[in-house]
Amino acid sequence: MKPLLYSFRRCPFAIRARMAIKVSGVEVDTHEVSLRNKPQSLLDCSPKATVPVVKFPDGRVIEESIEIMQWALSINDPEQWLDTPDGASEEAMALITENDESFKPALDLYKYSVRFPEHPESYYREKAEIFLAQLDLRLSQQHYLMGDHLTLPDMAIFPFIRQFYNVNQDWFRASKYNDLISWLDQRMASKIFNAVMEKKA
Ligand SMILES: N[C@@H](CCC(=O)N[C@@H](CS)C(=O)NCC(=O)O)C(=O)O
Repeated sequence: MKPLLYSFRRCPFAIRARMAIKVSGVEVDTHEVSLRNKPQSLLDCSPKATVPVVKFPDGRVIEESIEIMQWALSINDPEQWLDTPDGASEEAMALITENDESFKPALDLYKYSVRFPEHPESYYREKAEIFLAQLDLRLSQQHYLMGDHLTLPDMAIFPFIRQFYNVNQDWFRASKYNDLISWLDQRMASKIFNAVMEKKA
């Protein structure tokens, strides 16, 4: 029996988990869930009820997307996503934490700014831009976030930058973040991203 992945197609946390699983070649069965009507089997194994979750036949559960990525890549990491430059693994994890804990909440406010009319959309966008500027600076000096080799932070962070881009594509394309735009375009055009976004019949 294969591990079971609970996923939601558009969720950026689930996208990053699916990309790591895909590159690793580890086989899982995927259960696409409705976030409005989560299956009882998911709630039973993971009461916090977020996706992605991996449930193993022996009952073990992984319920954080980064841990799912690390699990899959620890089995097989053919493109060396886990190989950050010497001494930079803490920096890599700190960048992902900043994405998840600071940028993601700012992104949600920007995305749903009509629900928070006390400020205009641009106010929320500017808060989120702090992280964009930081990524763009890195990418102006090197091809990928951690150097000249694609690693975990590139794949863990890009689904969120794509979400930011999708709020107002024209604004993003006209922005000063040229290196971030090219990096995002490359990731969005990649085989692996498109493979994990395929709609299952
Ligand atoms: N820290 C979690 C966050 C996962 C998360 O928040 N996923 C969202 C979907 S994008 C979710 O399941 N939210 C619960 C809901 O919408 O009910 C992880 O990295 O896996």
